[in-house]
Amino acid sequence: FPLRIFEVNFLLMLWSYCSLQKQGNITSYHIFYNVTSCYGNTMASKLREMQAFFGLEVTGKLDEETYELMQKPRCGVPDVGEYNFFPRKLKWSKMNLTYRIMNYTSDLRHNEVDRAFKKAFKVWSDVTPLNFTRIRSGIADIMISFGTKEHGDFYPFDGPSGLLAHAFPPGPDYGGDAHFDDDEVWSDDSKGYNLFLVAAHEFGHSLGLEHSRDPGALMFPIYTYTGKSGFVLPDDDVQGIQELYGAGDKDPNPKHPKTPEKCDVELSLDAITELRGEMLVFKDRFFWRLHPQMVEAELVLLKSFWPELPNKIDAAYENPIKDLVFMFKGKKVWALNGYDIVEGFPKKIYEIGFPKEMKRIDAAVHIKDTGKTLFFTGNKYWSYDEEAEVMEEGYPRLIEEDFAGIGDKVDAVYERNGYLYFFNGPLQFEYSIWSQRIVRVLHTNSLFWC
Ligand SMILES: [Ca+2]
Ligand SMILES: [Ca+2]
Ligand SMILES: [Ca+2]
Ligand SMILES: [Zn+2]
Ligand SMILES: [Zn+2]
Repeated sequence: FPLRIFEVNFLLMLWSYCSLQKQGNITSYHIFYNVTSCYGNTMASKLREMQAFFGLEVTGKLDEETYELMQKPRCGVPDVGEYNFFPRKLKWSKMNLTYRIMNYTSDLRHNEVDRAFKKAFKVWSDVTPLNFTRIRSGIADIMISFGTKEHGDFYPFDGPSGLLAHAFPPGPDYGGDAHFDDDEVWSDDSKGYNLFLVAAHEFGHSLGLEHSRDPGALMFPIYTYTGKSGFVLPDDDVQGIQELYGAGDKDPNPKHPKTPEKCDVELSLDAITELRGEMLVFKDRFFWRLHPQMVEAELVLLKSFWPELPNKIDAAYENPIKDLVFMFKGKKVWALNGYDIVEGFPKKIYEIGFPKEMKRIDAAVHIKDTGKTLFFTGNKYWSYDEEAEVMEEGYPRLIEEDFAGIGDKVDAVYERNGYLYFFNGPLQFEYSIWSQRIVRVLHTNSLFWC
């Protein structure tokens, strides 16, 4: 348990927090010397605030979960300090802002760096009346630089990983400036850290946004690579920035993804599976983790667990004997062993016995007692013998004939204690395998005790 690393990070965070608190002035960043008196008796309460911010169990103690969270690559703007002490509604009083790129990282070509920053500003100018103009000399509102360790502002970086970057809220001098840790490997794809994504997040701070608790938001403090397909600013960030600056008149992509609400009465699902005793409930870019002992489901991005997987899946099931989870999207299937994709995957679904022309699977469920896996697609279903690794004879069969009343399609399905739970839009059907009939109809969101 390498506690030391954590303490360094965490004390730095408290340090920033303390200096801001004492100064009561966010635009001058002097070292506050009497650090101990500041954090001495507030350590536990700061931990509590941070745990609450990230939706962890609030213990006020340095437990493993909190520690793991602190180890994730993240933005260096302190969650706790910022969350409580930066005055709200800090914003620029003009719509035309300038930026200047002071230096470059050696990880990318100059034009790649220029392009990443330009694109990151466009994320925000697309949804507001703000305009960003690059200048090549003099003082810009937003001065951008790469640096390592101590780099001139008393908020030192920490070497590879950990803190990736930070930015100051709107104001004179340092205000708006964005600094990137050049001990990271910066990239324009999935390797290391994607400069465009981190810059878009930091410029959100430069414009006055705080961290968001929405795990789908760009302003969520933990970095997740979101994939090669074109980035679209999530709805939570659009709401945030438009609260400060209003809407622009020419949003080229007005479809901003919303983060699903687990208690939405209209909630429908993509897929459900168990994974080593937890239930994973998939919806769009996300899944909820439902631990049997916990009432509160945790929402996380699919990509934060499995960066190689697509952003949305069709179906999933667990084979507990092999300790593997299988996930399906279109004609592909992935086998996962915890965080790892099993070698040889993704495979094509026809390799496990489906007809070549089949485009996708809607839902899948493994039944422990029989060792069979059922696959649902359209109005038919297949049965797969996991031990013999073959599709069973006599399939596909019509869903309506064997599972009467569950509807014309299956979004997702799981098995528990001899019951199958079929999800179809906002409804779930509890189906008794033994008596071969529906015993209850529930709302989909009752999974989450709504
Ligand atoms: Ca500035
Ligand atoms: Ca770092
Ligand atoms: Ca599905
Ligand atoms: Zn941040
Ligand atoms: Zn800095």
